[in-house]
Amino acid sequence: MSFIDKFSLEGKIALVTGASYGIGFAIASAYAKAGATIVFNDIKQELVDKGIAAYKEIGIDAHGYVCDVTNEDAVKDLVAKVREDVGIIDILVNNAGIIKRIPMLEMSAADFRQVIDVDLNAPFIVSKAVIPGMIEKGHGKIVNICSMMSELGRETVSAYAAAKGGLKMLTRNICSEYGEHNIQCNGIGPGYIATPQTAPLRQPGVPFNDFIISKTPAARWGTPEDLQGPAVFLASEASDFVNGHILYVDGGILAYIGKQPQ
Ligand code: NAP
Ligand code: GCO
Repeated sequence: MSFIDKFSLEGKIALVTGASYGIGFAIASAYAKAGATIVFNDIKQELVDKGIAAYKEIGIDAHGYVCDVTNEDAVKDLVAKVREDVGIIDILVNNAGIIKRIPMLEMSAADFRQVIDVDLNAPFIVSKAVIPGMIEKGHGKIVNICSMMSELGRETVSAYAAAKGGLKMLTRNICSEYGEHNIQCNGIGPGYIATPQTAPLRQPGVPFNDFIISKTPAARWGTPEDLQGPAVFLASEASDFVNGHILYVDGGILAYIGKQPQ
């Protein structure tokens, strides 16, 4: 195998959750270009259909399934159906996620629980369903989409930060429990990425936009495509000795105190 072949995903089956669009779609598209067979899910059939069409537009025959990642029975059925239709999953990206931007004192416990359910409980549920097949195959890659909020807090995102902080530690624990089965579990911590999830923060006149630009050495919002190379690396044999690591892809924001006043 030549050195560059270590970055190939040829012959691998990758499940990317919540990947009809956004970061998940970009990561799955890169995996397909690296040779993987793509499987994705979303909550609604119409989104899955839109996703399948979007993948087809860029030459990717993706397998799409309707599945709410917070529903353990639905996830078990999804993994079994994928095994029947496509094969045993080699690569899992726990990408599906939500955010609710509400000051903590105004946030209901139900809202807090919903964010934890999607952003933390679901990666546990999906990983638990996928790991047995990876053990059977003798290898596996799990990539958890963490966040800068795995390290930092900010106003209005208490549930999201708690979930993403927990996801960082779930990543390290899966590494600890299953590394001996040649399963590598790492995280990607995107900075501020231009997707539907951050659209409210990027509206004209919203001070937050200028704030992020001033806090990011790259002086720009990230794009989902900025995450593709790191995601392929963490899914490939090139990262077989990288485990329990959170790779921040943030334009340097976590390293930077912020632009000094002019
Ligand atoms: P997005 O545009 O909101 O897309 C999230 C995807 O997850 C959507 O397809 C959504 O489907 C799906 N989803 C939500 N709940 C689900 C559930 N219960 N079951 C199945 N699918 C579900 O978000 P994004 O910006 O691409 O973010 C993707 C991931 O990156 C998230 O985990 C997010 O926390 C993380 N992240 C984002 C940024 C950023 O700046 N954008 C930065 C760091 C980390 P529906 O449309 O049906 O809801
Ligand atoms: C927010 C943003 C962030 C990003 C991302 C940063 O409201 O602060 O949505 O949380 O989504 O998680 O890494």
